[in-house]
Amino acid sequence: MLDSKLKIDNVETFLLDVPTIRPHVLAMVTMNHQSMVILRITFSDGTQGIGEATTIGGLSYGGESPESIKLTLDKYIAPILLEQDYKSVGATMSFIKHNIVANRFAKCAVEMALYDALGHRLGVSVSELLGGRVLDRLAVLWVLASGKLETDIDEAQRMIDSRRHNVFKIKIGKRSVDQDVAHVAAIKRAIGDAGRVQVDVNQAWTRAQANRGARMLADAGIELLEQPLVSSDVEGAQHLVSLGVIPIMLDESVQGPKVALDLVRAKAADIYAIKILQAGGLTEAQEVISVAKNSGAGLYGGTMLESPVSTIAAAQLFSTFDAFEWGTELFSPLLQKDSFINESLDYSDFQLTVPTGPGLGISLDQEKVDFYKR
Ligand code: MUC
Ligand code: MG
Repeated sequence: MLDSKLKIDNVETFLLDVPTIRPHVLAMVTMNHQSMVILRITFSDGTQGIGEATTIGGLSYGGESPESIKLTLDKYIAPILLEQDYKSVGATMSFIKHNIVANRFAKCAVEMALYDALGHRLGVSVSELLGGRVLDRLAVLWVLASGKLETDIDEAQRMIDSRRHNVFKIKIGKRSVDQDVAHVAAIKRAIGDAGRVQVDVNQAWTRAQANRGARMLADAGIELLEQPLVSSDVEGAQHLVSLGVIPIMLDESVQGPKVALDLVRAKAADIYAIKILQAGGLTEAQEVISVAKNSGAGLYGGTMLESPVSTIAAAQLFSTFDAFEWGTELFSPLLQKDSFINESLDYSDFQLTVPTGPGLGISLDQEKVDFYKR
């Protein structure tokens, strides 16, 4: 077997804080920077792989924080990686899953790095290892979340004029339903047919607010309502889907393949947001995609506002499907003020080009990593 004589010699983690280009106002937190955990694994043959685990707003989004992810990787996962004889990505991930419960984000960073290293060893991109590329470019929307109407309209207009994005997701849920709907309706009116508009409530509404808000948003020309209710409210989501007034997308609810199967059985979504970190890895994300796709639901490529590292890992996976009819939100490298990779990403004509080099097709700029390292 190709990898049978390999060992993992070194596991490094870096916690980086990178400022955003403007405050990013979400229902649960306002972000002025993003914190990412970057992982680098070095093998005995000299090949290296990089991975990332990133969440949003400390512990305001999920059960793993940047600090806890780093600790999990350093104290619990690195020793496993260093002690085992390395056989394959699958065997290593299987061993980790048997020995470590939960911690999906941390596990995803490891799988990403193992695939990156394997790609370098074989001279092929991660998308080839995941089944082969179907698409070379992915549709990418822009998230309007400045919290200010004029800024949001101005941003949307600039994105349309420069042909960078023409689909917009507006973050709502902080203000009253009436104020939020007035805000998004004004943006939709301002851009007219030049752009499509979706909203993400990030779990902030009650059932009564969601039932009312869904109709108001549909009347305002909004094409999709994402995660209006708390992630555990499957019945509430199911009811909204049954109303049929606006397509309902689930995001925070989709915590891995088993949960996705339960959601599909409950008919709780019209569309599923696929996130490699929230799924627990590239393989788990493939399984979520398979479950959602075969149920007849729509697919959308989500983000945890990751750096280019995990963004490109997600792009490598999404590029192996032609089923992402709702496109992706892989825009976060553009929300960050600076990048710590050597390559520049091509965002143009409303799409992102998936890198073609070996592994993820990107590499760390160590000087920048050291600069942003906490
Ligand atoms: C979320 O909804 O998961 C995704 C895009 C964005 O702006 O924030 C994240 C949060
Ligand atoms: Mg979302």
